[in-house]
Amino acid sequence: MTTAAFAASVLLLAGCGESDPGGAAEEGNTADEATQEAIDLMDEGKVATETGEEEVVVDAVDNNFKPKYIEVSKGTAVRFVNEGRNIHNVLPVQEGAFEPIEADEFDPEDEDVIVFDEVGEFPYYCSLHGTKTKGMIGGIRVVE
Ligand SMILES: [Cu+2]
Repeated sequence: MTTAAFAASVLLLAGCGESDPGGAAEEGNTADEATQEAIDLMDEGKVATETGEEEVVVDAVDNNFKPKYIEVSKGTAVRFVNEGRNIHNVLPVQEGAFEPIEADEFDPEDEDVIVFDEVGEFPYYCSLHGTKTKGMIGGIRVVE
């Protein structure tokens, strides 16, 4: 019984992971525009400098990320902590740019770490309280 239940849950998990429709590439233009717009917003905004740290914390509150924009060094672990009363998520604006934090693993007081190993600009958003460029949005700028 236990073994069967375990096997079933593994199958469920495997099924979840393969939910990528695979057709996203054909809508590349739209995605790129949103990404560029989100990066522009970050460039125009106030970016907190947190370079030289091994780990940096970003709080998800209701309904903002604090700090909204940060600049970190390559290889920094960014710890997202849900300090709000609501469920949130952390999704990259550019799909696949980093591993998303899904809502079902980001209840109040939950936390998750994403390591940013590549230089670049990584805007993200909470799809429950925002869009790719409005509302509950944030961004990580990774420098050498
Ligand atoms: Cu949210």
